[in-house]
Amino acid sequence: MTGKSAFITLEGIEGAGKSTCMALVARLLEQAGRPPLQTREPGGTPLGEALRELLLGHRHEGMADDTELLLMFAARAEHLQNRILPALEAGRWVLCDRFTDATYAYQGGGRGIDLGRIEVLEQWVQRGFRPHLTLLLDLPAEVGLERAGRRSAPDRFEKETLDFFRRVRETYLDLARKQPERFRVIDAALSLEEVGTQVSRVIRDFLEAWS
Ligand code: Z5A
Repeated sequence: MTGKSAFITLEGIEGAGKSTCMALVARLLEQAGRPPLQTREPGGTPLGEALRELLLGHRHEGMADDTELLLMFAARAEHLQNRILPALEAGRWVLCDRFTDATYAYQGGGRGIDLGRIEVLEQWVQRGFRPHLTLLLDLPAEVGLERAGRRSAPDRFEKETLDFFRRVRETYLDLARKQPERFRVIDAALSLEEVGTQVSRVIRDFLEAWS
């Protein structure tokens, strides 16, 4: 590994603690002299945020699965070209709340879209580009939903069934098993403090290996 910039993503089912961990990772990177660009998917650009509203809101409840998939990749193409790649090329680290693994997990595992079709779109939009490090915050679907349920009104995904989120979790874990060089699985069912300790260790190790 060289001293170049890195693209780090956070993944997990709903309520896994991504937002909570994002703040910690950003702080650790800042302390290491690499203040990251913080962004999210779907979203991260004006067009991406407009697509996010369409995807998460309730105006289009009957949205076809393929439409949802294509809109996720449309938002991603915009995000990559106009925000992520320019930042990386300028030497800035990028920290992103969800990326393409979420598409495999939600549209593939959750909705049942063939993973091969998602791979075609990934290749088409990303041309081989992938995160350098992905933290998968893993926990049972029941626990994630219970945590998320304490918050505001559910979006279009949050209204899905427990079985849906179980399939999402399993797909994430399969991805992590197949790409161990990129994924670090965090036991997110533990206390905030214990999760923080695991995340800090992963980031410290990555920083050491990367520079
Ligand atoms: N989506 C998709 O389908 N396909 C795609 O390609 C992409 C996305 C990119 C929006 O994502 C939706 O888009 C998402 C998948 C879909 N839908 N779902 N579900 P999002 O990331 O914006 O939304 P989210 O998954 O619902 O994230 P979230 O609600 O912000 O959850 P979180 O960030 O993982 O959790 P949190 O806010 O940090 O924590 C939740 C609560 O638990 C909070 O009160 C915390 O204080 C508490 N918490 C966190 N950690 C702990 C621990 N360790 N112990 C106790 N309590 C804790």
